[in-house]
Amino acid sequence: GTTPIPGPPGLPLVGNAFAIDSELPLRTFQNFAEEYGEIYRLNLPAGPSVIVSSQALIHELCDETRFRKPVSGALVEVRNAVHDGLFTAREEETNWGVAHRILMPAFGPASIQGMFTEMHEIASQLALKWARHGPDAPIMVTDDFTRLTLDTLALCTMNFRFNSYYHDELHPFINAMGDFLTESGARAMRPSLTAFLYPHAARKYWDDIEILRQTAQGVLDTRRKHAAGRKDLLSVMLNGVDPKTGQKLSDSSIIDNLITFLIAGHETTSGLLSFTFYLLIKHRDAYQKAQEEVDNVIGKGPIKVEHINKLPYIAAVLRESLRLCPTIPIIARAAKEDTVIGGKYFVAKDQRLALLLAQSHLDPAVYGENAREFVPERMLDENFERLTKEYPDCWKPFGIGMRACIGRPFAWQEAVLVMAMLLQNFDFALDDPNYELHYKQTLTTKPKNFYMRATLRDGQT
Ligand code: MNH
Repeated sequence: GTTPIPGPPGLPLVGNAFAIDSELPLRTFQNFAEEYGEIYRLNLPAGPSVIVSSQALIHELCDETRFRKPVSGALVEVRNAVHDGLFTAREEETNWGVAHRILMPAFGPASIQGMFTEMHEIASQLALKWARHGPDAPIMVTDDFTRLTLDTLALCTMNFRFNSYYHDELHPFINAMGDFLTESGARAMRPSLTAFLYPHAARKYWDDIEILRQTAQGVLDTRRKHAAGRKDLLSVMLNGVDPKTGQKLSDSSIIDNLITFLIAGHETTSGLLSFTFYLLIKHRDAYQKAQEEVDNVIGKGPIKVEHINKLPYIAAVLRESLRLCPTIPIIARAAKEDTVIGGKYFVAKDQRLALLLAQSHLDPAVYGENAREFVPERMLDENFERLTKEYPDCWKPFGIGMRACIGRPFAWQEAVLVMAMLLQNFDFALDDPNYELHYKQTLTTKPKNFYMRATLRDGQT
């Protein structure tokens, strides 16, 4: 026999929809996980949802013979802008395989290393800005990291310059994207019977989608005007041929994937850098070790691509930051056939399963008594290897299997470079010493209202 999956009681018609904190759904999901344990059920407008939050169950759900990525909930809404682009394509849509096979080689190690100079240039723009604003200027951390990651993604993969550091306002793409993602989440949460109550939101939603598509069209037009003397992601999108089908990407598929990369390629890395600086500032011992490592390995000279893999403590800091604050805190899976998980819970074919990474990353069975504390040492290479071998899939910030993050090596090189450059040149402190972490959630999470100050170290520039 099987055991029923527990969960909070709901109301007729709307189920648990109104139990969800509309500003921070993640908090509601985590609170219920504390109350009901590693698996529970909610009735949401998009359908019943089973929320899973232990390493053991998530490990089982990573089995690609039994489970797949469903496109459900907020992702269905995101498809209003990007259709069957790489992130939002359904398993059975052929465009996923075509784009995946064409684009994968562009994210190989040599290709990513080839982007180092341009990553370095944008990171230098950020460092110069903070140096010039001086030690008394409060830095809006997530905004400046968003400028960095958007500009880096666009320059390295599309040879397109947003020049975000030359504008006081963030590019319209950023606001349109943020509002679009938030509204996509909200639409998925709202009982469909109440949709008519939000006509203004609907108009704004489609206007935002237009801004996203026009921005991508601008990138494409720029490339067609100045044929690239280079091979980058965009040229691969334009010229690449799928080795399996012989197909190329259509123009509309290129726009879908340009928007996909402009979104997926910056938002998460910006959040990662923001959380990491918050955590480091709050943990002076770890901060000091990270800075010492930079001083020992790189010294005062320029950072080179060879340094990136020689900073094990920085790597551990980033892993630990992604464990405690995974910038994509929830991912979805579905069973390919009726099945039983955890030896006792019945899961129907296509049942939506929400994997609560923000909670499974705190599993005390894996991370012990101090699971909620920031301890980068546990993520040093040899410890990380042992941990992930003993508890497979205990750390999953980049997703699962064939639908895992294609941009991981890109994000990693960028994040390590930026950490190293900033720690090499500045000392950081909170702007408000009493600031405590709050989250802002769209489809990803970031720290909310997080300001810091940057002081140049011993007169370096
Ligand atoms: Mn990324 C998929 C996390 C950086 C482009 N990314 C995913 C998924 C996670 C994820 C989780 C799987 C989502 C799901 O199962 O529905 N990504 C991250 C994190 C960072 C990140 C935590 C940075 C830190 N991602 C990047 C960067 C790029 C990128 C940088 C582009 C350069 N990610 C993608 C794309 C996909 C993806 C594209 C979809 C891949 C697919 O489904 O084939």
